[in-house]
Amino acid sequence: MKMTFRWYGESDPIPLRYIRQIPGMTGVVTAVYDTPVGTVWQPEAIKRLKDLCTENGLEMEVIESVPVHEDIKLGAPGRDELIKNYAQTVRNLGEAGVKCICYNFMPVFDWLRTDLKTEAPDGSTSLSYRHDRLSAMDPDDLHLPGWDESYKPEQLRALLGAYRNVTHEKLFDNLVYFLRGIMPACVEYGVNMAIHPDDPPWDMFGLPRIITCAESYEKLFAAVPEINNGVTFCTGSLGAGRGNDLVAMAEKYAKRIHFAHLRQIRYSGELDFTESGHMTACGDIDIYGIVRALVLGGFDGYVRPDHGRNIWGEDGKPGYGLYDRALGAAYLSGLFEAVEKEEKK
Ligand code: DNO
Repeated sequence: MKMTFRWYGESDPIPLRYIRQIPGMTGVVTAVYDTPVGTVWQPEAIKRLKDLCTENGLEMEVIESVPVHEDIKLGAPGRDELIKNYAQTVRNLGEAGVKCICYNFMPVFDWLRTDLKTEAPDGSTSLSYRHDRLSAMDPDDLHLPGWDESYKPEQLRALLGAYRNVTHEKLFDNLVYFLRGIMPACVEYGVNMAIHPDDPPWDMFGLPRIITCAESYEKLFAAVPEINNGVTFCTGSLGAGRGNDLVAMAEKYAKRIHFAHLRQIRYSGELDFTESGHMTACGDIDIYGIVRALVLGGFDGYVRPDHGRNIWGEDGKPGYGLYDRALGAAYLSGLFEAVEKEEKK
């Protein structure tokens, strides 16, 4: 296991030298943020980022994310060129020592929350999701908290329209087509692909979501059996789906889990939840049980704490402040140390 920390590049208010001071921290998870989706990440840009990490005593072995162009998800005519570019980015990253790429295959939107500052009785704030609020929103006029609003309204409308005929099956086929296209580069350069689950794990605004549960994993590994085709096991995303047995999944898929986002949520309704401190006692996800299952299953990937609360007066990027994620990292490292020592007895 290697403990890592997400860092949003030079515009991140958290300096690398602070990240390095977190006990047990080996490296950061980051990305080249100024290259348009669909174009190749150039070796110079990757090297610049890596040098910053190295100068600060941190590794850069995980990228989150190399975004997948919507035309690949849609299966649009231009996809082969885009897949070729993605494969070249994989090669360039592999050349620079990157071992794992986190990505997602959610149409149009990434993760969705309805509130970024839900206050807990202790005065801390965190992200939360209320399904009735989301379903009341107009997808043509969306202003979601935390969402980068990079589409103009007419672009968004056109994109939503383009997905009208994309069923779950079609989207899955497009994912498989994409993975098959980049697998040779991944195998040759020793890069593991780690798909992030859909967050939350159900359809949004009529858009299909396909990485939501154990069954999705079975289908994915059957279609593309190379071990380089793996997952980012995000406990908060998968955990929002009440039917998911995360402890069983962690053990069963441990060797396909190249990256683990270990975070906590507390349920507040059938489809509603609020994020909370990382400890098992702070929510409804059995973080201890998941760590133990990962170790028992032979997990040998990267871990990062995820979505911290804002505490101690910090007003950080929602989910990505320093303090609570640092607490999470220390807690998770402690759990791994204890479980690994126990299991090796
Ligand atoms: C949210 C993150 C996601 C994740 C992407 C991976 O906090 O976990 O935005 O980075 O879905 O592609």
